[in-house]
Amino acid sequence: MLDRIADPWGVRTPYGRDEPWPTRVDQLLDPGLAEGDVERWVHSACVLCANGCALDIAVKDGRMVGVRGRGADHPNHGRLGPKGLFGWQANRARDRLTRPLVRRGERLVEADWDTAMGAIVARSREIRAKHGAGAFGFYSSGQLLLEEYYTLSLLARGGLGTPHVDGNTRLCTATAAQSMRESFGCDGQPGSMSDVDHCDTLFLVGYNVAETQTVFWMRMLDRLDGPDPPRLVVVDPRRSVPARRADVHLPIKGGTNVALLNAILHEILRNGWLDRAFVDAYTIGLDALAALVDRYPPARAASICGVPADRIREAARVLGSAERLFSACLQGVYQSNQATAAAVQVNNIHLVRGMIGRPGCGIIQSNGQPTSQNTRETGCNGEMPGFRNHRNRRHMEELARIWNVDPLVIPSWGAPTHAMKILRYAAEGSIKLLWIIATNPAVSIPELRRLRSTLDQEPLFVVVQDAFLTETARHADIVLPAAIWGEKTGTFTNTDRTVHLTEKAVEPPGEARSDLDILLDYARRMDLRDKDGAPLVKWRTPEEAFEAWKVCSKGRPCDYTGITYDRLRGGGIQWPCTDERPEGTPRLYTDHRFFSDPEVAQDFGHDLDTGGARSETEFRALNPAGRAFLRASEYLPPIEEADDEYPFLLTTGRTIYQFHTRTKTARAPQLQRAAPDAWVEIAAPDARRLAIEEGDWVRVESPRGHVVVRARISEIREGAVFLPFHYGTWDEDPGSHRWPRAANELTITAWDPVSKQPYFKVAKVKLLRVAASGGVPSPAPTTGAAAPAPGVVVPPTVGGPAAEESNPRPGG
Ligand SMILES: Nc1nc2c(c(=O)[nH]1)N[C@H]1C(S)=C(S)[C@@H](COP(=O)(O)OP(=O)(O)OC[C@H]3O[C@@H](n4cnc5c(=O)[nH]c(N)nc54)[C@H](O)[C@@H]3O)O[C@H]1N2
Ligand SMILES: Nc1nc2c(c(=O)[nH]1)N[C@H]1C(S)=C(S)[C@@H](COP(=O)(O)OP(=O)(O)OC[C@H]3O[C@@H](n4cnc5c(=O)[nH]c(N)nc54)[C@H](O)[C@@H]3O)O[C@H]1N2
Ligand code: SF4
Ligand SMILES: [Mo]
Repeated sequence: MLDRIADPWGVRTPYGRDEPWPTRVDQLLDPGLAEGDVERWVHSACVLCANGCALDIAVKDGRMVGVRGRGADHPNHGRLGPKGLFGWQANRARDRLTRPLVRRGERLVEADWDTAMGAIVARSREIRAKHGAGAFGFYSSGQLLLEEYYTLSLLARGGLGTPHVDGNTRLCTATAAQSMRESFGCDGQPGSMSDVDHCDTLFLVGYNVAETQTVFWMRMLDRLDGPDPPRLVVVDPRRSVPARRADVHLPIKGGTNVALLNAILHEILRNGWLDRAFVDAYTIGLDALAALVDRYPPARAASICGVPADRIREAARVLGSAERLFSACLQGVYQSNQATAAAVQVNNIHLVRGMIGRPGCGIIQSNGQPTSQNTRETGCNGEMPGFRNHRNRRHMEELARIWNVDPLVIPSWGAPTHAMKILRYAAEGSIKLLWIIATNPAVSIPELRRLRSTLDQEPLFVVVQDAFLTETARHADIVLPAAIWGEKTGTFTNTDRTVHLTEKAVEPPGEARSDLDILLDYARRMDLRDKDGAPLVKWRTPEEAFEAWKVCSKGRPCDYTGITYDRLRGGGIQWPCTDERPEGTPRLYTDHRFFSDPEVAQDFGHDLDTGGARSETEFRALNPAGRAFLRASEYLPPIEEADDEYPFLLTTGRTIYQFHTRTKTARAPQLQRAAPDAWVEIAAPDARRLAIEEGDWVRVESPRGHVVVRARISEIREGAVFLPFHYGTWDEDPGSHRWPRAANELTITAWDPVSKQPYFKVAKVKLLRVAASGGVPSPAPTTGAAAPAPGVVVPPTVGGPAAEESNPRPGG
């Protein structure tokens, strides 16, 4: 028996290059239950990150009683991380929403569905008649199911006809998608997670994979512990667990990724480590890239990034001599300065080295949320369904044909509105109905004070659809109780395009309904019709919705036509999956033909510095003809840097045990105990200077707000501090006077010019010690990047008996 809180990654199963990753089946059942007590195992996959670990849900007496990884499935080969093992307990929480709530003055009171839906529909009809489609805003998620998104996309874009449809994926993977459009012409991960089995070099940029995709890290660890291990290069201002294992760790100053990556490209080109034949045949733009990176010798980048020039050279040598390079980025790129430009430089490294479309040569511009890929595919994330290009008239006509609506109904005259703009329109009053589904912006959006005042705008009608009474729901006019994972059926797609089916295991609590049923009900009550007067939404069940989506995806890069629910019952399938490729597609671009043909491309590209869009004519003039784009970008400093008044650079992010705003993980006792409250990570030399000791209460203040949390003296880079963003107010004891602790009180309302993803990773702050620790250490876990610096003694994070995994069976 293993304590999977104290040891999140579990026992090692080392393997060598080109060998299969051994199976290890992780399982957790309620204490006292044996496998024989389980009545049914229901087919599913984990929805607590984009790894998409395949699992079965154990059911007894109509209740979930545990989970078990599926050994045959490609993302996890049976393994589960701490969130996967323990997180499902949230479904059984006693404080689930079970009935709709409607606002009566200051209070939200229970109502029946007819009353709640009736109120939404009455308000919608009035707004539609008076103000038109542009007065509706939909802000959804990366956590619904494909069928739900597709229904939302149709009813909002094809039915009401509003351009204001986006998701929290704007905060999450907007840059991942945008960087792939800029480099390859379309969204879609080139690589596969199985590239880790074949690579000789791993490059992780701004990606704390050990804590955020724990099972993917298990795969990397098993290679690192096996024969012929890959070399590992990590770029992260914190000494994360991957950084501790790295051959080269570059603890760069936050916000300087582009300078560093330009220097790495400088070294690769100058030393002739490029694949000239590949570059000539399959890419365009080398000359401009070479001319630009020529101005970034390592010494220059060293002074910008605050790391030694020799270490940059060493990293470049490792990447430049790799024969099979696997790279992955995440929020340290996408939420940091020059997000798209930086992500694109990682694509460039692969393109100049000809390392794409072969086993071991993969790029994953990672997804974070479990279903963020589907938001993007179906057009709920400020994009058009099927990766269609809103500026390509033929694409839009085709979509109108599929939906059987007048092409003029689908708003394609401009770029779909991005989330931060939707919120601005809501604040300014032009959006009058804001429907928030499966996201908790009152904790997760930058600069919370501003967000709260938006939600409380008098004329704005706010609908919140969630499983819990979140911080956001408390500001709503109507709250709709949602059935969640395990209580509904549908599909979702992980970070390497693997599509999974998740089946309903148990009934939702009380009157909670699936998001699909809620959206179908709304479309019916609004009497949304197609151009022939038939009901607009022509499906009733998840499987019918999936079949309709297949029609929409046909012929596009994300072609699902070869997939059926029945086939998915045999395990996940990577899209595209068609009659010609019935087994799915592990890697894109095996023929080195990219999606840059103007008739195929999802996007015509942008200026990476200003975000200015290229016209179709400009795009055609480049004559890309299936070649990939090498895009160059100068380093530009972040909009906010440390100064005399605010001498520290704040970055924010995650810990292994909590998921986002903790609506699920805080309701799993083992996870909540492991990381019960917020903290701030401070480098030992900075702490000494400010006379701050472990556990002391520190006020962290930016020009926008402040928090007061306990200090963890960690190995973060000097001058930088880190706050986890998980901690809002919903579980604070109202009687106890607490200080503010949400990281987003401090962050900036500003975003990447190209992807429009907010900058959660750079804000200037000052620190002030406000109270002594009283001998109590900070609540930060000791297992990940928040581990105490050498010499700082704190009790280790452990789980105890209830956090033990039953039956870990290597090879089982
Ligand atoms: N346990 C857990 N796992 C999760 C989630 C969760 O909430 N909890 N959420 C899921 C989701 S939706 C997402 S998006 C992913 C996010 O997964 P990650 O991106 O891995 O997580 P973060 O902690 O946001 O940021 C990663 C790292 O970026 C570094 N960083 C900050 N600024 C910079 C910079 O300028 N440059 C570089 N190179 N690095 C920088 C930080 O030090 C941090 O270690 O995790 C997914 N998995
Ligand atoms: N400072 C800072 N802020 C950040 C980040 C950061 O790194 N730093 N990261 C950003 C990123 S990458 C992300 S992804 C966001 C995440 O931010 P949020 O999306 O706000 O986070 P969650 O807590 O996952 O919110 C999801 C909500 O959906 C509900 N829910 C779950 N399943 C279902 C369902 O099936 N149906 C319905 N209707 N509801 C459901 C949950 O109860 C929860 O309230 O935060 C962003 N904010
Ligand atoms: S790695 Fe992600 S998908 Fe897998 S068990 Fe952990 S949270 Fe779930
Ligand atoms: Mo995310």
